[in-house]
Amino acid sequence: MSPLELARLTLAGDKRACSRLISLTENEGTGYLDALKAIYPCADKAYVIGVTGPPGSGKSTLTDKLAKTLADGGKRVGIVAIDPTSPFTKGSILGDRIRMGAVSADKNVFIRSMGTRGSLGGLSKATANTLAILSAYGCDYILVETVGVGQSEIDIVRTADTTLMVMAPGLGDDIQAIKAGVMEIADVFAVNKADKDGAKKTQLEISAMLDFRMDWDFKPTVRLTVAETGDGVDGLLGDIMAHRDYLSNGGKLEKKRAYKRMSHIRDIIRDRLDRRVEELMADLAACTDAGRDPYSMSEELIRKIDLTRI
Ligand SMILES: Nc1nc2c(ncn2[C@@H]2O[C@H](COP(=O)(O)OP(=O)(O)O)[C@@H](O)[C@H]2O)c(=O)[nH]1
Ligand SMILES: [Mg+2]
Repeated sequence: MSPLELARLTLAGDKRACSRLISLTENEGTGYLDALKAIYPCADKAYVIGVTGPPGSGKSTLTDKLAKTLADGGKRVGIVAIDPTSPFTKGSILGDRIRMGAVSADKNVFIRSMGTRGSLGGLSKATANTLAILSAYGCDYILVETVGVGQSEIDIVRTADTTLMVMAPGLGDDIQAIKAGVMEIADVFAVNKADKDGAKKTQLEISAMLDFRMDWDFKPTVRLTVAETGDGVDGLLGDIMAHRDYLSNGGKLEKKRAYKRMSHIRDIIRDRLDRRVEELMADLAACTDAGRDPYSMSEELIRKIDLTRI
């Protein structure tokens, strides 16, 4: 089937075509860019929820429950897991569908996990492409699960419409670590594992941290959840929708989307430049001159970057 035919079927809501188009794009198979260009008018329709936080806090379990709630409400939902340890990933590799039972068999839910190989901009570029395809396929919501560490992951979360930060009691050091950067990009907090001791204390700690800043346009809520039983999940979804409503007023969502497009363009260019640099380095390896300084050698190489070849 031609890439353009795959694009057409994806736009018509064909799940298999959607899956094949994502694979074609990941592998950069012949014609994938034509297909991406064809679906692009519908690439921005889905509402993207980034789910981040420390390992083990319950992101996957909560993502599963949020997806199920949305799907039960008649919405089409995509789940993109960017975490090699994710049960979504494991589920697709090992066929272990026990824990992710709630949504893996749901016809309204499309699950995809992303490999973490590739260049610097590679992961965020590949994720942006997958989100565009899932949106064209007709997902109303896409949940993107990433571990809250690493620049690529942070870049990805930055392009989400709403970012949910999942914490859990007993991750004291992680709160400190996450406070440093990712905390600022969270729109909604969940303190998961509320069935365990210390959840209320963690909730208070996060709230106290948020109180330090007085000039909130949208002050994040801090919701207690028990992902395993689903307690608090409806409320959490309500918090996410409240943030969505907030963005819908005064063109804030449009601004976010414009930022997302800029990041995507930057990732595409960076990825192609990176590859060109690697090609040049491979050429260089064959003729390393021990006597020359790296400055003049890189100047020489920069002159060799043929922009029409990237
Ligand atoms: N007690 C308790 N355990 C939970 C809860 N949510 C998830 N877990 C467990 O915590 C572990 C990590 O969950 P997972 O969703 O994989 O976390 P992730 O690494 O953040 O994606 C698993 O064993 C879950 O069953 C919860 O609300 N309460
Ligand atoms: Mg996970």
